[in-house]
Amino acid sequence: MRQSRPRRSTTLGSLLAVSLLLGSAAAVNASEFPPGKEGYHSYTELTAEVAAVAAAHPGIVSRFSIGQSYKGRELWAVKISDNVAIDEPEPEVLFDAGHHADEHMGTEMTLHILHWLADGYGVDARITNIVDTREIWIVFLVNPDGAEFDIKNDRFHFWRKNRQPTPGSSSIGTDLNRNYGYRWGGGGKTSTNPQAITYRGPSAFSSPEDRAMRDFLASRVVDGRQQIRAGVTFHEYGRLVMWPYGYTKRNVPSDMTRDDHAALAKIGRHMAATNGYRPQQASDLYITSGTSRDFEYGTYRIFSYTFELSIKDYPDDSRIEAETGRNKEAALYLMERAWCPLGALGAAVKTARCGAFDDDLEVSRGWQVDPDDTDTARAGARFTRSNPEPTRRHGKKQLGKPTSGSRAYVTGAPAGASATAHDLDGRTTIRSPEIQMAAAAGQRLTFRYVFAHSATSTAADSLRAFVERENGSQAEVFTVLGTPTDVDGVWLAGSISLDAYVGESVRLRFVAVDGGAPNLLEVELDDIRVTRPN
Ligand code: 0X9
Ligand code: CA
Ligand code: ZN
Ligand code: CA
Repeated sequence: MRQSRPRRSTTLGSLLAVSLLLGSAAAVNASEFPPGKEGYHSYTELTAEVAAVAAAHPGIVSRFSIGQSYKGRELWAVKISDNVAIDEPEPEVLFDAGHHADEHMGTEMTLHILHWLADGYGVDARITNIVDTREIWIVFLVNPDGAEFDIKNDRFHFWRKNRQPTPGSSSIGTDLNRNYGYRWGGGGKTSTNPQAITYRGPSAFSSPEDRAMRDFLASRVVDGRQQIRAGVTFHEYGRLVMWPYGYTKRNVPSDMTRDDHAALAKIGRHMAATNGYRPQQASDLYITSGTSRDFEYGTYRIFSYTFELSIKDYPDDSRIEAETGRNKEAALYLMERAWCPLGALGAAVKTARCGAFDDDLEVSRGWQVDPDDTDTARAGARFTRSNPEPTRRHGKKQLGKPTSGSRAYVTGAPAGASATAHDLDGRTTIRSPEIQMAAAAGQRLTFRYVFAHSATSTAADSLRAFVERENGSQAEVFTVLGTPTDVDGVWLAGSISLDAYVGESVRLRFVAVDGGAPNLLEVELDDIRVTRPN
């Protein structure tokens, strides 16, 4: 076992305990880094190091495994937070490394983040505050089989992929940064050839390592809402800070909002100003599909960045301290910023979008449709979170463009053969996940809505908003009724004081009704928020 650097508090006792616990093939077949590179952690050393830090800081560091590699190695991870055993409602951040076997600096980077937080807790006020108010997850080495193979027989093998054989071929290895299930199979520097270094795998998530990452990310969806708000996946090399997307050159494609793009770029540029790296959209380097970063943002709207460390592959271990150290400020900044990434856009955006609830309705965030199983609208006419098609009858009725991105709640998204083909008849309801209101006055429910109808509408047609208390009672806080005139679709703004609910846990409900004799009625909702207190 190699001597740890002095600042690391590994004890012989804990190393022994860990190797006894492990008893795995990984420990038996341990390889070492070649001469001049011994400062990097092999899988065995990484395993011992993470265990030792967790043992030394049991109150704030908890070690676990997100699953096993193809060859059965544990994919070690930690959670770092105060009250670490409890899932507290604190913003979460994810750092990971080692998707690519030969990019060893990334794992050293994640170990440094672990040490900064664990060793700085109770010593450094800024770090103490971060640990007390965030939940930080670190996955140190997504591809341990590849990393171990890369140093097999104590020399480098220039290996990138995992070590999973490809069925129906003699090739080994899938590029784990091409195997995620978001836009998997798209173009760019992504190969269908099992021999290629960028082989995407036979199907999305065919690799156990990426499946473990996928399942871990899914496990952080609590009450319908992804808890992880920001993260960095560490790669090597190029000294780059990259934001989504990589699958397209477009800055704001339909699966991104303008606000998100502006904040992603602003935060990325800020981090790059602190580490001296070059900031850019990932596709500015080259187009890829199936990457972890695109998956995390595309699926969950995690503000996910790719950092390319170093200026060359296999830098000497003498570079580890400087290369990781220059990223300390960026890592701390992102953890702080994770409280509300959009707040980077300034005071007005912060008030609007950093309150108790913020949903641009672009991804699933825990709303229930027909929560009481009492709605009467047929399935195709209920609120669905989708991209509406425009309809016209005596002017625009259903509008085809949401106020953010490409999705809204809409009463039947398709246009159909006639304007009434997918309009609302009967009642449809959506109910939000729980919203913990701040204990301060000035919070408002704001949303955008369309309420369009034919001249045969009556006051039996309506869109209503309710606030549901924990005891189940519901208060109507917003009402718009039909009138016997033709009303075209236009996005309007609702804004309602929630001062009556300060400090409470509430849910929002929106109910659209086509009552009386069915007539043409279209309802849309977007950008539903509870603003910050003034
Ligand atoms: O190709 C990759 O997966 C990353 N580079 S590496 O040299 N570490 O292999 C870059 C991913 C960034 N994303 C895009 N360029 N789309
Ligand atoms: Ca905590
Ligand atoms: Zn890489
Ligand atoms: Ca939207």
